[in-house]
Amino acid sequence: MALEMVPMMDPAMVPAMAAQRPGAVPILYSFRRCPYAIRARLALQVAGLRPGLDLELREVALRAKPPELLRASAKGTVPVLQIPANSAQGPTVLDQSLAIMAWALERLDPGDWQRLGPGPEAAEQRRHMAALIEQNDGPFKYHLDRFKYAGRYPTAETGEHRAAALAILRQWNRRLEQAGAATGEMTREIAGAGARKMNEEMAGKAAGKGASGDGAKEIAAEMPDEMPQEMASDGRDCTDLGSLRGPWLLGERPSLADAALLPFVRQFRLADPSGFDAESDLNALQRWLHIGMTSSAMAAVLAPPWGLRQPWRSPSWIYHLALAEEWQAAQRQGSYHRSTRGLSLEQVGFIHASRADQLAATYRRFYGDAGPVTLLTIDPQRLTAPLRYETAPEGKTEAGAEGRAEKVGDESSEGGEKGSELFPHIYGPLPLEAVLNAEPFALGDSP
Ligand SMILES: N[C@@H](CCC(=O)N[C@@H](CS)C(=O)NCC(=O)O)C(=O)O
Repeated sequence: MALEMVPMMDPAMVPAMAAQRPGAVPILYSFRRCPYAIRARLALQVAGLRPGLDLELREVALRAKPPELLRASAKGTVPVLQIPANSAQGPTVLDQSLAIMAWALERLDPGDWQRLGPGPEAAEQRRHMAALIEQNDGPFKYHLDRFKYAGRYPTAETGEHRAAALAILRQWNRRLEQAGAATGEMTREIAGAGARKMNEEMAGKAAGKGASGDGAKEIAAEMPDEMPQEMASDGRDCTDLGSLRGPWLLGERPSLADAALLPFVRQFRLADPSGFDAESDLNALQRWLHIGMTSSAMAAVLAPPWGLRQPWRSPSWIYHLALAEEWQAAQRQGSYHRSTRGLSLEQVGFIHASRADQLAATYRRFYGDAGPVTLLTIDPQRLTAPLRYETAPEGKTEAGAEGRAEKVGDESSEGGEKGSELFPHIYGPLPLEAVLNAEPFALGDSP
């Protein structure tokens, strides 16, 4: 067994993968459901940037932020756009969603979302946009959080915060009504129950299910998540929110303000969909939300490849595939003692693990027929036992299980010597504190 000892507390020594590709494309750290990240992705999408091609998208689990994100921006929020040294402006980190939107739209703003034109009218529109975004990011978000995440704010009066957020939504509703009246659109429908009926019809049509009532709106608002392929590939222009008619917050054309606010109003609705839908004085806003959420641009950024389901796997961490029931037992017992499928730590002497880039092969080889498998993301710095990078033991499989006796090392094809591939081995129990994340494993888009 070839040995390579890795001092536990020095992640720089971890054989790596850890280095970022030099001269690479910008990296976007994102979280699929985060409203700030959604607005940033919207602007990047309309500016024509494609994840996987023009930028690298790294989906983040907020409970396990990768060290690469924290090194780029210590405040640890998403979205973060890390622009590489080879770009015109040199290495830069943008860690505010609005800054990312501005960066994207500076490159390309096909719908003139920023209203950059000269003259007093454009200047007035820019002032309105700034005020709307400020109101959203300030008071509206404040009340939204205290209504939506009541558990995090035990002393907050949920009802009062909902009412305060609704008061702001009514202002935006009035703005949309005025915009509709000014553009001659929607006036009659908005004034009555017509808008509601239209919403339901649109929801039914778009969902292709003839749905109606509140259930239909639920489907409609979530449709981009549920039916991403249809929405994103229906041939509509994915660079705008405005392929369906407004009114929008600034009039007949969508703007930065619509893109910046929509994900937050979506969150408000999702906290209590039937309550939001029952607000009879929010018809214009309900319609605006529906149109925004069913637009192709929004569908595109909520679906893969923008809206990844699986967190990015940092090369700074190591990974272990556990049988779901064995992980559940470990949680009850306080630490994890399995080496691999069918073998205990005591039998083998260490716990098998994989680097991010080894995970899919390990799964295919040893766990494909295992039933529910839980992926443990492990922070090597939190281990209490030594971690060593070693080849698979002689005559054993990497996963160690008898009866599947084929060395994982033997399949290393990327210029590696047969059997020379190094795997992380943990020489002692795995403390629960070292497990940053435990999630059902699916091959998905694993390498
Ligand atoms: N002002 C920031 C706010 C970003 C923000 O708060 N994002 C949330 C997720 S929606 C976050 O990352 N929170 C950190 C955490 O929950 O640990 C921006 O506009 O980008």
